Amino acid sequence: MATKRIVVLISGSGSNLQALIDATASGRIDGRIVSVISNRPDAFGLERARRAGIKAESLDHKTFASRETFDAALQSLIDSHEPDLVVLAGFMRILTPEFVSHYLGRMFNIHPSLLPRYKGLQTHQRALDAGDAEHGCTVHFVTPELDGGPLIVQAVVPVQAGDDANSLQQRVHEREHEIYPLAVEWFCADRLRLLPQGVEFDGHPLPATGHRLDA
Ligand code: NHR
Ligand code: GAR
Repeated sequence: MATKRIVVLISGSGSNLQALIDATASGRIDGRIVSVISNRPDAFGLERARRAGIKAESLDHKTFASRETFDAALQSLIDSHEPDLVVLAGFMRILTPEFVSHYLGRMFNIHPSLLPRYKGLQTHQRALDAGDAEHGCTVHFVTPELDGGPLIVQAVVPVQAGDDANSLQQRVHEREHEIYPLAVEWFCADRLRLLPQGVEFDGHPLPATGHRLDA
């Protein structure tokens, strides 16, 4: 079992990237982040990568005529690094079915809700508006259906009296930094596989909610 090659895609602050950098540096993840790629040239996450001695690259989606041409360029850049795993860590561009199919079974996303609830954006406000008692975050395999791929692990965050979208987002973020390194650790130890019927963990099927870490 060789050390896995990981490419991380970001659009912003990169705090999830930082959690992954820390977990590879400590040896907990048997993987090496070979490149960090941002669609926004000014993303702070690129600075985090440079500070850790990791290659930092940007591919500005605004300089492409279409989603298809952007995704094709992104795919060639990623593939030049020969990754075993592609990690979306706050990457904010919807990806074409062609791109997603190319990485099927080797691309993860982290989403700030207890999927299948609240696919898409503004998840914290939507959970509050619905009066939910519980919110959280989910790591899933990426499939062409937006935020619809098979779940790997979720962490539950109780909604507290007086929460607004900001306070809730902060507590969800802390748990993202716990479950993303965990999911990547499992993948790099060859413990996770995407099969046509769902996710397999240590040779056994995972339930549809993935692993669920309570509050
Ligand atoms: N692509 C596919 N095909 N499948 C998924 O599951 C994906 C994906 C691309 C990104 C992350 C996702 C999330 O976790 C993700 C999962 C961006 C948008 C969005 O509407 C929605 C969901 C996600 C990421 N983006 C706008 C767009 O037009 C741009 C918004 C912006 O730039 O701020 O691409 O939530
Ligand atoms: C995270 O909360 C992640 O779940 C969310 O963006 C944030 C990125 O934070 N992702 C999405 O909303 C995807 N559409 P980070 O840059 O500090 O890791």
